[in-house]
Amino acid sequence: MPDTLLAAEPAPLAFDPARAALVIIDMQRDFLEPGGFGETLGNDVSLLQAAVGPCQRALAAARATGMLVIHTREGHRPDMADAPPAKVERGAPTARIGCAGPMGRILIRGEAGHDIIPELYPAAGEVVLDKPGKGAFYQTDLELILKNRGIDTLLVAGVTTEVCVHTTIREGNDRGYRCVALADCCASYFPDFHRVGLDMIKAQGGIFGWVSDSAALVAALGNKTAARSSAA
Ligand code: TIU
Repeated sequence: MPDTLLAAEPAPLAFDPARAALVIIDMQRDFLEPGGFGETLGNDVSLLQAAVGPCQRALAAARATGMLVIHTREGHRPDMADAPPAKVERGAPTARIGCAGPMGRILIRGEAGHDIIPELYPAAGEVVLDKPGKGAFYQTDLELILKNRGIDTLLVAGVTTEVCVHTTIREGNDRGYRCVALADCCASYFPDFHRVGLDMIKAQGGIFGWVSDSAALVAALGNKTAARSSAA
């Protein structure tokens, strides 16, 4: 039974933490650190740092309650057989997906830049999901993993708000999941896109989801954490 109330817009959301997952999208060195994919696209990667602390707090709260945690990584096979030419062809020819950079080949699995930033490194037992596209459902086994755990609510964090976070929330919403963007746990290279991206989700009565934040999640899960430790 949904017994936990999360402060959110456009309205509070009742959910069951045992049927919720924290999905942290693409908090990879390639997007957050200089020399990676994000910078090769012409972006100021320092703008994404704002999401790191809030993500750490949301992750700590989720771990304390035993909630399912899923970390996604955007990237491609070393042979790039899964990289659409239309995606690879964009950007400067010497700094495209697969080219050598200071953190290894850009957006390629197994390279240093493809890994998750140390501040949010996955713990043993947490799901790490490699995805070739922007959405976390496209060509991955995410839906199967969620089905096997009886998940009905996705708490979505990560980067960037209007690209991979948005695409994943849209995909999740169409598949019947209650999707909540944790506003301060998300960030964009374009602050206006971040703000408007969140507005889009919660407009029209929550047309494809809810918007909450890390403090609301910590507050909602606080009692659960206390209940677990006092029962132990
Ligand atoms: N460029 C940009 O804003 N985002 C991406 O390419 N991928 C993700 O959002 N992860």
